[in-house]
Amino acid sequence: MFCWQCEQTRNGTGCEAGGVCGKKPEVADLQDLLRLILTGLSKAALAARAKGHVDNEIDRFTIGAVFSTITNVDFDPPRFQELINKAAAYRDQLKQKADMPECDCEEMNLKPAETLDSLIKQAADHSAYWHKDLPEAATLGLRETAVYGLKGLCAYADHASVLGQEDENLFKFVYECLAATRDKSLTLDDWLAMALKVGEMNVLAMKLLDDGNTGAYGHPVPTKVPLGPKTGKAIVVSGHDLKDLKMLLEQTKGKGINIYTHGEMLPTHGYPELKKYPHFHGHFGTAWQHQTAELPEFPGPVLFTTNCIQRPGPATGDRTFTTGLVGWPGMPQIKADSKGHKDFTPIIEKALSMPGYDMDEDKGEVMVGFGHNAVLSVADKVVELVKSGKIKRFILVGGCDGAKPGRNYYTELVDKAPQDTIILTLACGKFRFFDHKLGEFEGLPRLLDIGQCNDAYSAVIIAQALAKAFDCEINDLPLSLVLSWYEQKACAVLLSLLYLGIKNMRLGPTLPAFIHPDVLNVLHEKLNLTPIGTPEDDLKAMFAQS
Ligand code: FSO
Ligand code: SF4
Repeated sequence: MFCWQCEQTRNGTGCEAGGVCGKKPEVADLQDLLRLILTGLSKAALAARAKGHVDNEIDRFTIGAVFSTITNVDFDPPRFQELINKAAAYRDQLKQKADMPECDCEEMNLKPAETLDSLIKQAADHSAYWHKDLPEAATLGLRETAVYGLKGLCAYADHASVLGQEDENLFKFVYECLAATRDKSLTLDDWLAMALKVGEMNVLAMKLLDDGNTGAYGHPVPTKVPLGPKTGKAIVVSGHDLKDLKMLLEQTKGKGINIYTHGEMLPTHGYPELKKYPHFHGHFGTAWQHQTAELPEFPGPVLFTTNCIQRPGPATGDRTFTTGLVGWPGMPQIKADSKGHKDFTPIIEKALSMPGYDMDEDKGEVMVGFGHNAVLSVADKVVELVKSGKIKRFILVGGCDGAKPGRNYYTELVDKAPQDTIILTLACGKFRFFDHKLGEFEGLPRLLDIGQCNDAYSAVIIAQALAKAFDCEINDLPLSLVLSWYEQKACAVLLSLLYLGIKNMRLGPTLPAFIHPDVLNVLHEKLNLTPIGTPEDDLKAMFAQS
């Protein structure tokens, strides 16, 4: 195996004998084989489209299959076997529809081996094929940047699709990008253009998801979320999927079970159609990398709806459930029926058989619900405070948390930011400071939680609306972006921000192993994309811009 797609990659260069995330070599190889066959499927889908044949079932399958290869989503070999077999069957179906001429390229012809053991051997023969097929390191790195951004885009597109939000342009682009990865004639400039196109199309994917979430569950409103438990049986929900949460809330009504969020589910407390359930109680724990230490303390079952899942410890192994694309070997999976309905009875029964909490406890609360609608409803006040010089700067501290050292930077930056600064945040990196008492400034909370990483679109809308109100470009706003990355959704968001021409972003805790230093130099020269420094130096530099 070779995998370097996430920030925690071994030694900052690549995981070779097993992933730091827990990914086994056979899973990495199966993911590579899936990628190879998906490139063939993509060529066939484009040829079929050219003849007017569009199959949305295959389109949905493709984005889901790509999403499955994101860090901390699926670790289960049999599930990859299923995806590989389906991908090959769909590819062959599309080849026939498109009446494609025979070609001797592997991605069009490869037949998956029949048993899982033989498939794993076949996958080993294609292990990291993509890492060996381009001689030029900078071009390879940029192609992989586009591929990892595409994985993030597929995650957003999949979440949106579950809510009925789809766009033909997005499906077609996914096929174009995947098919292009087999074209060795593409140059560094071609891949730079493709990476920025991924960023552009990812804005569309994020918009679809925003429309889906706000359309189904309303616009988030500022909401206090308790961090302490309430007496009663308990289920904790992790991941990013709002539809799963809604179905679980419906099915647990009146059963004496309180529902808690974990990780990236925290901001869901702000959605009117979710917060209306009286048993949707509060939040448990912090960011994903602490799950094995924190979840054993929870006296009820755990439901993972998406990433980031880690190997469950013995204390939680028999009470952890997965649903959707997330998977761990041997862990029970709640599947949707043909209409998308999920029956959560097994997890409800588990909750009823477990002790739950026997007393209420006050552990404080945090505020969520500052999506674009809520923030822009006070835009006039914000503009006035900036124009009068009272608010000096907005700092968006957004992105993922992670286990590697160096992430304290983000905590310190937020704590050391002057009083007249408003901190905007999104994604799981916020758990470094989400419960810090930053107080208010001129009647505005100093810490505004925009939402999940899936809500990065909200940040773009807020920045665009403020720029309009000030009659300036986003780059001229008193706004600094300080990003933390971990997995491939962060790559997609970064590419969107680069596509939008956002300058002066800071990125950490370390830079991606797959981006060649020459490419980083270009990004630094053109857009002043800079690695994070020290909180003190970076704050000084941000305020020098004002
Ligand atoms: Fe975090 Fe994990 Fe939301 Fe990521 S939970 S790290 S960018 O998968 O998805 O922010
Ligand atoms: Fe390593 Fe990250 Fe790949 Fe896991 S996803 S194998 S930690 S680079």
